[in-house]
Amino acid sequence: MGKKHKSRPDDRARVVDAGHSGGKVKKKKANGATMKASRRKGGGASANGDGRPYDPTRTLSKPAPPPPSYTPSVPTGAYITPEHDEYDACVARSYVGFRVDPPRVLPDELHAEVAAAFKTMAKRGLFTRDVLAAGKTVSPTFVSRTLVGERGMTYHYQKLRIFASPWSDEDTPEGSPLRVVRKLNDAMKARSRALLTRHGDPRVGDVTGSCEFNVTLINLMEPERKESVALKDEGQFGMGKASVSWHSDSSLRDTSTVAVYHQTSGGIDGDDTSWHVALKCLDGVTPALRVPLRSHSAYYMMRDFNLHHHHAVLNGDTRRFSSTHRVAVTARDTFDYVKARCERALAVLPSLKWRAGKWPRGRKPPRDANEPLSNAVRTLGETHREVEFQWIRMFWLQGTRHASAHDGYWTRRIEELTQAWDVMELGLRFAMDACARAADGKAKAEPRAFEMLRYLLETIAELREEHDARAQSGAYAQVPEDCRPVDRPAFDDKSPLPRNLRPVLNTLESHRRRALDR
Ligand SMILES: O=C(O)CCC(=O)C(=O)O
Repeated sequence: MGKKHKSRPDDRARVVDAGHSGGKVKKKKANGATMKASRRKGGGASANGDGRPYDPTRTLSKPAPPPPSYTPSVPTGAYITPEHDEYDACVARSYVGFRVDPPRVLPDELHAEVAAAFKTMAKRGLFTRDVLAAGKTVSPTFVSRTLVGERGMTYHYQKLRIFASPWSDEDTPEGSPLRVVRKLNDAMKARSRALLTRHGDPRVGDVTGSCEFNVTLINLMEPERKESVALKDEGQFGMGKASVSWHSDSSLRDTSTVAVYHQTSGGIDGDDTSWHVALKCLDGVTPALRVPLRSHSAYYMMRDFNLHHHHAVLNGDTRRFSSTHRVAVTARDTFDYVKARCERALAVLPSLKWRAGKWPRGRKPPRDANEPLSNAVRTLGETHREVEFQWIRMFWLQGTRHASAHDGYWTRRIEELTQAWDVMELGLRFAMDACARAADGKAKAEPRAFEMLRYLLETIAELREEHDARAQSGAYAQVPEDCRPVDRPAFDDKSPLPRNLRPVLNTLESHRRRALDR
Protein backbone atom coordinates (compact mmCIF):
# COMPACT_ATOMS: atom_id res chain seq x y z
CA MET A 1 0.00 0.00 0.00
CA GLY A 2 2.92 2.35 -0.52
CA LYS A 3 5.17 4.15 1.88
CA LYS A 4 4.28 5.13 5.41
CA HIS A 5 3.85 8.83 5.89
CA LYS A 6 3.79 10.78 9.09
CA SER A 7 0.32 11.71 10.31
CA ARG A 8 -0.44 15.35 9.40
CA PRO A 9 -3.33 17.69 10.15
CA ASP A 10 -5.24 16.43 7.09
CA ASP A 11 -5.00 12.83 8.32
CA ARG A 12 -7.04 13.86 11.32
CA ALA A 13 -10.00 14.75 9.19
CA ARG A 14 -10.08 11.27 7.72
CA VAL A 15 -10.46 9.50 11.04
CA VAL A 16 -13.63 11.36 11.93
CA ASP A 17 -16.53 8.93 11.76
CA ALA A 18 -18.93 10.75 9.50
CA GLY A 19 -21.65 8.26 10.40
CA HIS A 20 -22.21 10.17 13.63
CA SER A 21 -24.44 13.15 13.34
CA GLY A 22 -24.89 13.90 17.00
CA GLY A 23 -21.53 15.49 17.70
CA LYS A 24 -20.16 12.54 19.66
CA VAL A 25 -16.90 11.72 18.02
CA LYS A 26 -15.06 8.44 18.00
CA LYS A 27 -11.43 8.66 16.88
CA LYS A 28 -9.40 5.86 15.40
CA LYS A 29 -5.71 5.68 14.69
CA ALA A 30 -4.83 6.87 11.23
CA ASN A 31 -3.02 3.62 10.45
CA GLY A 32 -5.02 2.30 7.52
CA ALA A 33 -6.88 -0.25 9.65
CA THR A 34 -10.25 0.74 8.24
CA MET A 35 -9.02 0.37 4.65
CA LYS A 36 -7.88 -3.18 5.34
CA ALA A 37 -11.18 -4.09 6.92
CA SER A 38 -12.93 -2.86 3.81
CA ARG A 39 -10.78 -5.02 1.56
CA ARG A 40 -11.49 -8.10 3.64
CA LYS A 41 -15.18 -7.50 3.23
CA GLY A 42 -14.88 -6.70 -0.44
CA GLY A 43 -16.02 -3.14 0.15
CA GLY A 44 -19.59 -4.38 0.50
CA ALA A 45 -20.10 -3.89 4.22
CA SER A 46 -19.09 -1.53 6.94
CA ALA A 47 -15.99 -1.79 9.07
CA ASN A 48 -17.86 -0.05 11.87
CA GLY A 49 -21.20 -1.77 11.49
CA ASP A 50 -22.69 1.33 9.96
CA GLY A 51 -22.42 0.37 6.30
CA ARG A 52 -25.05 0.43 3.58
CA PRO A 53 -24.81 -1.57 0.41
CA TYR A 54 -23.59 0.65 -2.36
CA ASP A 55 -26.35 1.26 -4.89
CA PRO A 56 -25.54 3.96 -7.46
CA THR A 57 -29.04 3.90 -8.90
CA ARG A 58 -30.88 4.85 -5.73
CA THR A 59 -31.22 8.59 -5.08
CA LEU A 60 -33.41 10.71 -2.82
CA SER A 61 -36.95 11.25 -4.11
CA LYS A 62 -36.90 14.66 -2.45
CA PRO A 63 -33.99 16.52 -0.89
CA ALA A 64 -33.12 15.50 2.69
CA PRO A 65 -32.98 18.28 5.29
CA PRO A 66 -29.53 19.80 5.76
CA PRO A 67 -27.34 18.39 8.54
CA PRO A 68 -27.84 20.08 11.92
CA SER A 69 -25.88 23.24 12.70
CA TYR A 70 -22.91 23.17 15.01
CA THR A 71 -22.48 25.80 17.70
CA PRO A 72 -19.00 25.66 19.23
CA SER A 73 -18.97 25.32 23.01
CA VAL A 74 -16.48 28.19 23.22
CA PRO A 75 -16.69 31.08 20.79
CA THR A 76 -14.39 30.61 17.79
CA GLY A 77 -13.50 32.86 14.88
CA ALA A 78 -15.52 32.63 11.67
CA TYR A 79 -13.73 29.45 10.66
CA ILE A 80 -11.88 26.57 12.23
CA THR A 81 -9.06 24.31 11.09
CA PRO A 82 -8.24 20.66 11.90
CA GLU A 83 -6.05 21.95 14.76
CA HIS A 84 -9.13 23.17 16.56
CA ASP A 85 -10.41 21.05 19.48
CA GLU A 86 -13.94 20.99 18.12
CA TYR A 87 -13.04 20.38 14.48
CA ASP A 88 -13.87 16.66 14.49
CA ALA A 89 -17.16 17.18 16.31
CA CYS A 90 -18.11 19.98 13.97
CA VAL A 91 -17.33 17.88 10.85
CA ALA A 92 -19.20 14.86 12.19
CA ARG A 93 -22.31 16.90 12.90
CA SER A 94 -22.51 19.53 10.19
CA TYR A 95 -20.13 18.45 7.44
CA VAL A 96 -21.24 14.84 7.28
CA GLY A 97 -20.08 13.42 3.96
CA PHE A 98 -16.77 15.30 3.92
CA ARG A 99 -13.69 13.10 4.20
CA VAL A 100 -9.99 13.63 3.61
CA ASP A 101 -7.66 10.78 2.63
CA PRO A 102 -3.93 11.02 3.30
CA PRO A 103 -1.55 10.19 0.41
CA ARG A 104 -0.85 6.61 1.50
CA VAL A 105 -4.40 5.47 0.67
CA LEU A 106 -3.33 5.25 -2.98
CA PRO A 107 -0.23 3.33 -4.11
CA ASP A 108 2.95 5.31 -4.70
CA GLU A 109 3.19 3.99 -8.27
CA LEU A 110 -0.18 5.48 -9.11
CA HIS A 111 0.77 8.83 -7.54
CA ALA A 112 3.93 8.85 -9.68
CA GLU A 113 2.11 7.88 -12.89
CA VAL A 114 -0.48 10.59 -12.31
CA ALA A 115 2.20 13.22 -11.64
CA ALA A 116 3.89 12.34 -14.96
CA ALA A 117 0.53 12.35 -16.80
CA PHE A 118 -0.45 15.80 -15.50
CA LYS A 119 2.96 17.15 -16.48
CA THR A 120 2.66 15.77 -20.01
CA MET A 121 -0.85 17.15 -20.39
CA ALA A 122 0.33 20.58 -19.27
CA LYS A 123 3.24 20.43 -21.72
CA ARG A 124 0.83 19.59 -24.53
CA GLY A 125 -1.14 22.74 -23.76
CA LEU A 126 -4.31 20.92 -22.73
CA PHE A 127 -5.02 23.28 -19.83
CA THR A 128 -6.79 26.52 -20.72
CA ARG A 129 -8.82 29.11 -18.87
CA ASP A 130 -12.55 28.70 -19.38
CA VAL A 131 -14.32 31.94 -20.20
CA LEU A 132 -17.59 31.70 -18.31
CA ALA A 133 -20.79 33.73 -18.36
CA ALA A 134 -22.99 34.58 -15.40
CA GLY A 135 -25.87 36.84 -16.36
CA LYS A 136 -24.21 39.48 -18.55
CA THR A 137 -20.80 39.14 -16.91
CA VAL A 138 -18.20 37.24 -18.89
CA SER A 139 -14.93 36.34 -17.19
CA PRO A 140 -12.11 33.82 -17.46
CA THR A 141 -11.48 31.35 -14.65
CA PHE A 142 -8.38 32.00 -12.54
CA VAL A 143 -7.39 28.39 -12.98
CA SER A 144 -6.65 26.54 -16.22
CA ARG A 145 -8.59 23.36 -16.73
CA THR A 146 -9.25 20.44 -18.98
CA LEU A 147 -12.02 17.85 -19.02
CA VAL A 148 -11.30 14.14 -19.45
CA GLY A 149 -13.88 11.38 -19.37
CA GLU A 150 -15.97 8.78 -21.10
CA ARG A 151 -16.17 9.14 -24.87
CA GLY A 152 -18.78 11.60 -26.03
CA MET A 153 -19.20 13.21 -22.60
CA THR A 154 -19.48 16.94 -22.11
CA TYR A 155 -19.98 19.02 -18.98
CA HIS A 156 -22.04 22.17 -18.81
CA TYR A 157 -21.32 24.86 -16.24
CA GLN A 158 -21.84 28.62 -16.07
CA LYS A 159 -23.24 28.75 -19.59
CA LEU A 160 -20.26 26.96 -21.08
CA ARG A 161 -20.22 23.42 -22.48
CA ILE A 162 -16.81 21.82 -22.21
CA PHE A 163 -15.90 18.70 -24.15
CA ALA A 164 -14.21 15.70 -22.57
CA SER A 165 -11.06 14.28 -24.11
CA PRO A 166 -11.93 10.59 -24.08
CA TRP A 167 -9.88 8.31 -21.86
CA SER A 168 -11.06 5.15 -23.65
CA ASP A 169 -8.55 2.74 -25.23
CA GLU A 170 -10.22 3.10 -28.63
CA ASP A 171 -9.56 6.85 -28.63
CA THR A 172 -6.10 7.00 -27.05
CA PRO A 173 -2.71 5.51 -27.98
CA GLU A 174 -0.92 3.25 -25.55
CA GLY A 175 0.98 5.29 -22.98
CA SER A 176 -1.48 8.18 -23.25
CA PRO A 177 -1.72 10.33 -20.12
CA LEU A 178 -5.49 10.17 -20.55
CA ARG A 179 -5.41 6.45 -19.81
CA VAL A 180 -3.59 7.26 -16.56
CA VAL A 181 -6.39 9.69 -15.73
CA ARG A 182 -8.86 6.82 -16.26
CA LYS A 183 -6.79 4.68 -13.90
CA LEU A 184 -6.93 7.44 -11.31
CA ASN A 185 -10.67 7.69 -11.89
CA ASP A 186 -11.03 3.94 -11.25
CA ALA A 187 -9.08 4.31 -8.01
CA MET A 188 -11.23 7.26 -6.92
CA LYS A 189 -14.37 5.27 -7.70
CA ALA A 190 -13.19 2.29 -5.67
CA ARG A 191 -12.21 4.49 -2.75
CA SER A 192 -15.48 6.46 -2.86
CA ARG A 193 -17.52 3.24 -2.91
CA ALA A 194 -15.66 2.03 0.18
CA LEU A 195 -16.22 5.34 1.99
CA LEU A 196 -19.89 5.47 1.05
CA THR A 197 -20.37 1.94 2.25
CA ARG A 198 -18.52 2.43 5.46
CA HIS A 199 -19.72 5.87 6.49
CA GLY A 200 -23.47 6.18 6.43
CA ASP A 201 -25.52 9.28 6.93
CA PRO A 202 -28.71 8.83 8.96
CA ARG A 203 -30.37 11.74 7.17
CA VAL A 204 -30.48 9.82 3.89
CA GLY A 205 -31.04 6.27 5.19
CA ASP A 206 -29.54 3.69 2.89
CA VAL A 207 -29.13 6.01 -0.08
CA THR A 208 -25.49 6.02 -1.11
CA GLY A 209 -25.92 7.85 -4.40
CA SER A 210 -23.51 7.26 -7.24
CA CYS A 211 -19.76 7.59 -7.48
CA GLU A 212 -19.56 6.12 -10.99
CA PHE A 213 -17.50 9.09 -12.13
CA ASN A 214 -17.86 9.67 -15.87
CA VAL A 215 -15.69 12.81 -16.10
CA THR A 216 -12.96 14.61 -14.24
CA LEU A 217 -12.38 18.32 -14.54
CA ILE A 218 -8.66 18.72 -13.92
CA ASN A 219 -7.46 22.10 -12.68
CA LEU A 220 -4.01 23.56 -12.95
CA MET A 221 -3.38 26.34 -10.46
CA GLU A 222 -0.33 28.52 -9.94
CA PRO A 223 0.80 30.37 -6.83
CA GLU A 224 -0.36 33.97 -6.81
CA ARG A 225 3.05 35.37 -7.77
CA LYS A 226 2.82 33.44 -11.06
CA GLU A 227 -0.79 34.28 -11.86
CA SER A 228 -1.32 36.72 -14.72
CA VAL A 229 -4.80 37.54 -13.41
CA ALA A 230 -5.08 39.05 -9.91
CA LEU A 231 -6.71 36.65 -7.46
CA LYS A 232 -9.65 37.77 -5.37
CA ASP A 233 -9.89 37.51 -1.60
CA GLU A 234 -12.07 34.70 -0.32
CA GLY A 235 -14.12 37.61 0.99
CA GLN A 236 -16.41 36.19 3.66
CA PHE A 237 -14.25 34.74 6.41
CA GLY A 238 -10.85 36.37 5.88
CA MET A 239 -9.26 33.14 4.71
CA GLY A 240 -6.92 34.73 2.13
CA LYS A 241 -6.78 34.55 -1.66
CA ALA A 242 -9.07 32.13 -3.46
CA SER A 243 -8.14 30.37 -6.70
CA VAL A 244 -11.66 29.02 -6.97
CA SER A 245 -14.26 31.06 -5.13
CA TRP A 246 -17.24 29.78 -3.16
CA HIS A 247 -19.56 27.58 -5.18
CA SER A 248 -21.31 24.25 -5.31
CA ASP A 249 -20.81 22.05 -8.34
CA SER A 250 -23.53 21.98 -10.97
CA SER A 251 -24.74 19.52 -13.63
CA LEU A 252 -24.17 16.55 -11.36
CA ARG A 253 -26.34 13.50 -10.92
CA ASP A 254 -28.49 13.95 -7.77
CA THR A 255 -26.91 12.71 -4.53
CA SER A 256 -23.65 11.86 -6.29
CA THR A 257 -20.21 12.11 -4.76
CA VAL A 258 -17.40 14.42 -5.93
CA ALA A 259 -13.86 13.16 -5.27
CA VAL A 260 -10.89 15.53 -5.57
CA TYR A 261 -7.32 14.33 -5.94
CA HIS A 262 -4.67 16.94 -5.19
CA GLN A 263 -0.98 17.15 -6.16
CA THR A 264 1.48 19.96 -5.77
CA SER A 265 4.98 20.25 -7.11
CA GLY A 266 6.52 19.35 -3.73
CA GLY A 267 6.17 15.59 -4.39
CA ILE A 268 4.68 12.87 -2.21
CA ASP A 269 7.18 13.24 0.60
CA GLY A 270 7.07 17.01 0.59
CA ASP A 271 5.81 19.14 3.43
CA ASP A 272 3.70 21.43 1.31
CA THR A 273 0.34 22.11 2.93
CA SER A 274 0.04 25.62 1.56
CA TRP A 275 -3.13 24.83 -0.43
CA HIS A 276 -6.42 24.60 1.43
CA VAL A 277 -9.96 23.64 0.66
CA ALA A 278 -12.51 25.86 2.40
CA LEU A 279 -16.00 24.60 3.21
CA LYS A 280 -19.05 26.31 4.55
CA CYS A 281 -22.55 25.29 5.59
CA LEU A 282 -25.36 27.41 4.25
CA ASP A 283 -26.95 27.84 7.69
CA GLY A 284 -25.01 30.98 8.68
CA VAL A 285 -24.30 29.43 12.12
CA THR A 286 -21.80 26.61 11.76
CA PRO A 287 -18.17 27.73 11.56
CA ALA A 288 -16.60 27.40 8.12
CA LEU A 289 -13.63 25.04 7.70
CA ARG A 290 -10.17 25.78 6.36
CA VAL A 291 -8.55 22.42 5.67
CA PRO A 292 -4.89 22.11 4.61
CA LEU A 293 -4.21 19.58 1.89
CA ARG A 294 -1.02 17.58 1.71
CA SER A 295 0.24 16.84 -1.75
CA HIS A 296 -1.16 13.53 -3.08
CA SER A 297 -4.09 13.58 -0.67
CA ALA A 298 -7.72 13.45 -1.74
CA TYR A 299 -10.96 14.72 -0.36
CA TYR A 300 -14.53 13.59 -0.89
CA MET A 301 -17.85 15.38 -0.80
CA MET A 302 -20.29 12.53 -0.57
CA ARG A 303 -23.98 12.11 -1.39
CA ASP A 304 -25.91 15.41 -1.02
CA PHE A 305 -22.99 17.37 0.51
CA ASN A 306 -22.97 19.66 -2.50
CA LEU A 307 -26.58 20.63 -1.90
CA HIS A 308 -26.06 21.97 1.62
CA HIS A 309 -22.48 23.26 1.47
CA HIS A 310 -20.24 25.42 -0.66
CA HIS A 311 -16.52 24.99 -1.16
CA ALA A 312 -13.63 27.15 -2.36
CA VAL A 313 -9.92 26.63 -3.00
CA LEU A 314 -7.46 28.86 -1.17
CA ASN A 315 -4.29 29.68 -3.05
CA GLY A 316 -0.97 28.17 -1.95
CA ASP A 317 2.73 28.65 -2.69
CA THR A 318 3.24 25.91 -5.26
CA ARG A 319 1.96 24.74 -8.63
CA ARG A 320 -1.08 22.56 -8.05
CA PHE A 321 -3.11 20.03 -10.03
CA SER A 322 -6.50 18.92 -8.79
CA SER A 323 -8.53 16.25 -10.49
CA THR A 324 -12.21 16.61 -9.61
CA HIS A 325 -14.07 13.38 -10.36
CA ARG A 326 -17.79 13.79 -10.98
CA VAL A 327 -20.92 11.95 -12.02
CA ALA A 328 -22.05 14.45 -14.63
CA VAL A 329 -25.62 14.39 -15.91
CA THR A 330 -25.99 12.69 -19.26
CA ALA A 331 -29.59 13.29 -20.36
CA ARG A 332 -28.72 16.06 -22.87
CA ASP A 333 -24.96 16.13 -22.61
CA THR A 334 -23.51 13.36 -24.73
CA PHE A 335 -22.69 13.12 -28.40
CA ASP A 336 -24.95 10.08 -28.74
CA TYR A 337 -27.86 12.11 -27.37
CA VAL A 338 -27.41 15.04 -29.76
CA LYS A 339 -26.73 12.79 -32.74
CA ALA A 340 -29.96 10.86 -32.14
CA ARG A 341 -31.82 14.15 -31.78
CA CYS A 342 -30.43 15.37 -35.13
CA GLU A 343 -31.50 12.14 -36.82
CA ARG A 344 -35.08 12.58 -35.58
CA ALA A 345 -35.12 16.20 -36.77
CA LEU A 346 -33.72 15.40 -40.21
CA ALA A 347 -36.50 12.86 -40.70
CA VAL A 348 -39.01 15.75 -41.16
CA LEU A 349 -37.03 17.24 -44.08
CA PRO A 350 -38.94 15.38 -46.85
CA SER A 351 -42.31 16.69 -45.65
CA LEU A 352 -40.94 20.27 -45.49
CA LYS A 353 -39.51 19.92 -48.97
CA TRP A 354 -42.87 18.71 -50.22
CA ARG A 355 -44.71 21.61 -48.49
CA ALA A 356 -42.22 24.04 -50.04
CA GLY A 357 -43.14 22.78 -53.52
CA LYS A 358 -39.65 21.43 -54.14
CA TRP A 359 -40.59 17.76 -54.23
CA PRO A 360 -39.56 16.01 -57.49
CA ARG A 361 -42.48 15.65 -59.87
CA GLY A 362 -43.95 12.19 -60.19
CA ARG A 363 -42.42 11.00 -56.92
CA LYS A 364 -44.76 9.66 -54.23
CA PRO A 365 -45.33 12.30 -51.51
CA PRO A 366 -43.63 11.61 -48.19
CA ARG A 367 -45.61 9.63 -45.59
CA ASP A 368 -46.07 12.58 -43.23
CA ALA A 369 -46.86 15.09 -46.00
CA ASN A 370 -50.23 15.94 -44.49
CA GLU A 371 -49.14 16.30 -40.86
CA PRO A 372 -49.58 19.86 -39.53
CA LEU A 373 -46.71 22.04 -40.76
CA SER A 374 -46.23 23.44 -37.24
CA ASN A 375 -45.18 19.97 -35.93
CA ALA A 376 -42.40 19.60 -38.48
CA VAL A 377 -41.26 23.21 -37.92
CA ARG A 378 -41.11 22.65 -34.19
CA THR A 379 -39.17 19.37 -34.35
CA LEU A 380 -36.68 20.86 -36.78
CA GLY A 381 -36.35 24.32 -35.24
CA GLU A 382 -35.85 23.21 -31.63
CA THR A 383 -33.12 20.78 -32.65
CA HIS A 384 -31.48 23.37 -34.91
CA ARG A 385 -31.35 25.79 -31.99
CA GLU A 386 -29.88 23.22 -29.60
CA VAL A 387 -27.24 22.02 -32.06
CA GLU A 388 -26.17 25.53 -32.99
CA PHE A 389 -26.01 27.08 -29.52
CA GLN A 390 -25.30 24.15 -27.22
CA TRP A 391 -22.83 22.32 -29.43
CA ILE A 392 -21.33 23.99 -32.52
CA ARG A 393 -21.02 27.51 -31.09
CA MET A 394 -19.93 26.20 -27.67
CA PHE A 395 -17.15 24.22 -29.32
CA TRP A 396 -15.83 27.10 -31.45
CA LEU A 397 -16.33 29.72 -28.73
CA GLN A 398 -13.25 28.18 -27.10
CA GLY A 399 -10.97 28.90 -30.05
CA THR A 400 -8.65 27.09 -32.43
CA ARG A 401 -6.34 25.77 -29.71
CA HIS A 402 -9.35 24.02 -28.20
CA ALA A 403 -10.23 22.58 -31.61
CA SER A 404 -6.67 21.26 -32.10
CA ALA A 405 -6.66 19.77 -28.60
CA HIS A 406 -9.83 17.88 -29.56
CA ASP A 407 -8.66 16.88 -33.02
CA GLY A 408 -8.83 13.16 -32.30
CA TYR A 409 -12.44 12.77 -31.27
CA TRP A 410 -14.51 15.93 -31.20
CA THR A 411 -13.58 17.86 -34.36
CA ARG A 412 -14.99 15.08 -36.56
CA ARG A 413 -18.14 14.92 -34.52
CA ILE A 414 -18.63 18.66 -34.49
CA GLU A 415 -18.20 18.54 -38.26
CA GLU A 416 -20.90 15.86 -38.40
CA LEU A 417 -23.23 18.03 -36.32
CA THR A 418 -22.43 21.02 -38.54
CA GLN A 419 -23.46 19.06 -41.64
CA ALA A 420 -26.73 18.12 -39.92
CA TRP A 421 -27.21 21.78 -38.95
CA ASP A 422 -26.66 22.81 -42.61
CA VAL A 423 -29.48 20.51 -43.65
CA MET A 424 -31.66 21.96 -40.87
CA GLU A 425 -30.98 25.46 -42.22
CA LEU A 426 -32.29 24.20 -45.53
CA GLY A 427 -35.32 22.79 -43.67
CA LEU A 428 -36.03 26.21 -42.16
CA ARG A 429 -35.75 27.68 -45.64
CA PHE A 430 -38.30 25.11 -46.87
CA ALA A 431 -40.59 26.16 -43.99
CA MET A 432 -40.29 29.80 -45.13
CA ASP A 433 -41.11 28.75 -48.71
CA ALA A 434 -44.14 26.77 -47.48
CA CYS A 435 -45.39 29.94 -45.73
CA ALA A 436 -44.82 31.96 -48.93
CA ARG A 437 -46.87 29.43 -50.90
CA ALA A 438 -49.68 29.69 -48.36
CA ALA A 439 -49.57 33.50 -48.70
CA ASP A 440 -49.84 33.10 -52.48
CA GLY A 441 -52.78 30.72 -52.10
CA LYS A 442 -50.80 27.82 -53.64
CA ALA A 443 -50.90 25.68 -50.52
CA LYS A 444 -52.39 25.57 -47.04
CA ALA A 445 -50.58 26.30 -43.78
CA GLU A 446 -52.30 26.55 -40.41
CA PRO A 447 -51.86 29.86 -38.49
CA ARG A 448 -49.93 27.99 -35.80
CA ALA A 449 -47.22 27.13 -38.34
CA PHE A 450 -46.53 30.86 -38.89
CA GLU A 451 -46.43 31.44 -35.13
CA MET A 452 -44.13 28.49 -34.52
CA LEU A 453 -41.72 29.53 -37.26
CA ARG A 454 -41.72 33.13 -36.07
CA TYR A 455 -41.05 32.05 -32.49
CA LEU A 456 -38.16 29.79 -33.48
CA LEU A 457 -36.51 32.24 -35.87
CA GLU A 458 -36.85 34.98 -33.30
CA THR A 459 -35.18 32.93 -30.56
CA ILE A 460 -32.39 31.95 -32.95
CA ALA A 461 -31.91 35.63 -33.87
CA GLU A 462 -31.84 36.64 -30.19
CA LEU A 463 -29.45 33.86 -29.24
CA ARG A 464 -27.09 34.88 -32.08
CA GLU A 465 -27.14 38.46 -30.80
CA GLU A 466 -26.46 37.28 -27.26
CA HIS A 467 -23.69 35.00 -28.50
CA ASP A 468 -22.07 37.85 -30.46
CA ALA A 469 -22.13 40.11 -27.41
CA ARG A 470 -20.48 37.36 -25.36
CA ALA A 471 -17.87 36.64 -28.04
CA GLN A 472 -16.98 40.35 -28.22
CA SER A 473 -16.53 40.63 -24.44
CA GLY A 474 -13.32 42.23 -23.21
CA ALA A 475 -12.77 39.08 -21.12
CA TYR A 476 -11.26 37.42 -24.19
CA ALA A 477 -8.43 39.97 -24.21
CA GLN A 478 -7.16 38.13 -21.11
CA VAL A 479 -6.70 34.82 -22.90
CA PRO A 480 -4.28 33.92 -25.73
CA GLU A 481 -5.38 34.70 -29.25
CA ASP A 482 -5.91 31.07 -30.19
CA CYS A 483 -8.33 30.69 -27.24
CA ARG A 484 -10.65 33.40 -28.55
CA PRO A 485 -14.01 32.72 -30.23
CA VAL A 486 -14.24 31.57 -33.82
CA ASP A 487 -17.54 32.40 -35.52
CA ARG A 488 -18.96 29.04 -36.60
CA PRO A 489 -21.14 27.72 -38.15
CA ALA A 490 -20.14 29.66 -41.24
CA PHE A 491 -22.50 31.40 -43.68
CA ASP A 492 -21.90 32.41 -47.29
CA ASP A 493 -23.90 33.65 -50.30
CA LYS A 494 -25.14 30.14 -50.98
CA SER A 495 -26.51 29.60 -47.45
CA PRO A 496 -30.26 28.88 -47.49
CA LEU A 497 -30.87 31.62 -44.89
CA PRO A 498 -28.70 34.57 -43.86
CA ARG A 499 -26.97 34.78 -40.47
CA ASN A 500 -29.04 37.84 -39.61
CA LEU A 501 -32.61 36.61 -39.41
CA ARG A 502 -34.27 39.98 -38.76
CA PRO A 503 -35.10 40.65 -42.45
CA VAL A 504 -36.35 37.04 -42.77
CA LEU A 505 -38.69 37.67 -39.83
CA ASN A 506 -40.09 40.75 -41.59
CA THR A 507 -40.73 38.72 -44.72
CA LEU A 508 -42.43 36.00 -42.65
CA GLU A 509 -44.70 38.59 -41.06
CA SER A 510 -45.82 39.81 -44.48
CA HIS A 511 -46.49 36.19 -45.60
CA ARG A 512 -48.57 35.69 -42.46
CA ARG A 513 -50.67 38.78 -43.08
CA ARG A 514 -51.30 37.86 -46.69
CA ALA A 515 -52.23 34.30 -45.76
CA LEU A 516 -54.65 35.56 -43.10
CA ASP A 517 -56.26 37.97 -45.58
CA ARG A 518 -57.18 35.14 -47.90
O1 LIG B 1 -9.43 21.98 -6.79
C1 LIG B 1 -10.22 21.73 -5.91
O2 LIG B 1 -9.89 21.31 -4.80
C2 LIG B 1 -11.69 21.93 -6.16
C3 LIG B 1 -11.93 22.64 -7.44
C4 LIG B 1 -13.36 22.95 -7.65
O3 LIG B 1 -14.08 23.25 -6.75
C5 LIG B 1 -13.90 22.91 -9.01
O4 LIG B 1 -13.16 22.66 -9.97
O5 LIG B 1 -15.13 23.10 -9.15
